[in-house]
Amino acid sequence: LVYFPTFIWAISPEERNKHDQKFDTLSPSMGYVSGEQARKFFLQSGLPASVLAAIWALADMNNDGKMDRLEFSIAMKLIKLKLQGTQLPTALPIIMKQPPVPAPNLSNLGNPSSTMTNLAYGMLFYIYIWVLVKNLIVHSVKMFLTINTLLGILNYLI
Ligand SMILES: [Ca+2]
Repeated sequence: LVYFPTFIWAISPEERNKHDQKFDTLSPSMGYVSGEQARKFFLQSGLPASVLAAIWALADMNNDGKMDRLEFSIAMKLIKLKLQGTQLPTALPIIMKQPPVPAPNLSNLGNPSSTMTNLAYGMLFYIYIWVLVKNLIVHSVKMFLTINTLLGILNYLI
């Protein structure tokens, strides 16, 4: 997360699910919740109205004063980040407009399947080195034989 700051804006599939469930509880009509419906809900976050207005401006991508599922999810995510102390972006990060992506899971490094993967890579590496060494030996032997043959011919000629 430190190395890829854009990932803080990414909405995970789990978050998106939660947002969708909230969206449905606001009884959307024709796939949208109105500004009034959303406003009441967003005010429950405890954020000041001015901050919520800024979030709304970012999330309502087509400026129609309504929120579809994606816009609502973006607003929810921005509210969550703001509550965690993250500065709001000046423009909507592109990653927020994309389908939800699983967050990079750094703890994977410690689980058994990735240990297996590491083992497999280790083995591949040794096989690779072994093939290199083998080729080198074969090559050296061939060179040696060739030189011997040449020397033999030279001997014969001289
Ligand atoms: Ca909209």
